[in-house]
Amino acid sequence: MDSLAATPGTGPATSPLPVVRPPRPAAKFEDLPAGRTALMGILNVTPDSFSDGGQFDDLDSAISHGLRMFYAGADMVDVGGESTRPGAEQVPAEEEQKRILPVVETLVKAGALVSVDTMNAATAAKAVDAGAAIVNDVSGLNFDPKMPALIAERGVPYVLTHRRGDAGTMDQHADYDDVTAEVIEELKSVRSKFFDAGVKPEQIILDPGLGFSKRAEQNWELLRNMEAFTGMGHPVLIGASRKRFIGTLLVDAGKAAPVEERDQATAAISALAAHHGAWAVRVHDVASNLDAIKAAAAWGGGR
Ligand code: PMM
Repeated sequence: MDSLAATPGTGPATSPLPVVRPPRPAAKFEDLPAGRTALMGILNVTPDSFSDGGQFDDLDSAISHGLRMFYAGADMVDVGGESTRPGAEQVPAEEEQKRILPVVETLVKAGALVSVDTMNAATAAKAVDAGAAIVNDVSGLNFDPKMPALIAERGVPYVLTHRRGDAGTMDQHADYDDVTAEVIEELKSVRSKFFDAGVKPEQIILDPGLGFSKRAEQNWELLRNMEAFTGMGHPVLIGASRKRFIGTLLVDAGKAAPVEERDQATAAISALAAHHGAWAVRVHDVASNLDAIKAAAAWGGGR
């Protein structure tokens, strides 16, 4: 199939894509909308991601879905090849690269601003070579010590996410006396390693890491205290979309709401995060979250 073909935001993920668009100039980080919170669309190219059921592990359907999000208005597409859900198996870097690099290349050629969701410095380097403009790392620097040097060398924006432990252990590290203060201290401590390696402050984007070594009530507390993060002098990214703590909020007859029933609450969080100064929200459903962001911007006097 021609992977530069797409129908904006319509039809099931696997439907044929009749509209062919020519390559566009590469999007730049600086081109993100200035008057509102940006939307980062999630593209997990994995067989086991918890929130999209591993729908997009086939290359063509991953590319189609990424293009659909882009044409539906996503300001960025975040491409990841390794599931970060609690207990997920680690994927070898070669396999991760095989999954994501063709997707990154195609989306970049189509004119999308692409971030790469990876904990591996080698994968980040290859994705940047393929045109990715942002490195999104959820490891909290608990995985690849080569990441700071790579980010300094490439000079790209870097999402520094708070997480304790790894996918296998993070749920055991959710004990905090004051979750907001401790997450901020730990982010500062990791950030200093990036500064020491030569990363510039303007490259850093902070993310409190919702769901990563946090229990439901701790995620809500972090959201409630969002201004403590926006006050740190960096853009703030919020990744709440379809996460477990939304499922347990929407519990029905003793059962957490399934992932496909979490988009409305996600959009409410996006609106509130935008209103409280988030630089971007990382979400699965573009349409509802873009509307939420736009309504929040209008409420705040932006566009
Ligand atoms: N969450 C997931 C993956 N990547 N990146 C950032 N920066 N922040 C997040 O909260 C985040 C992330 C896990 O969620 P998914 O499996 O639905 O993508």
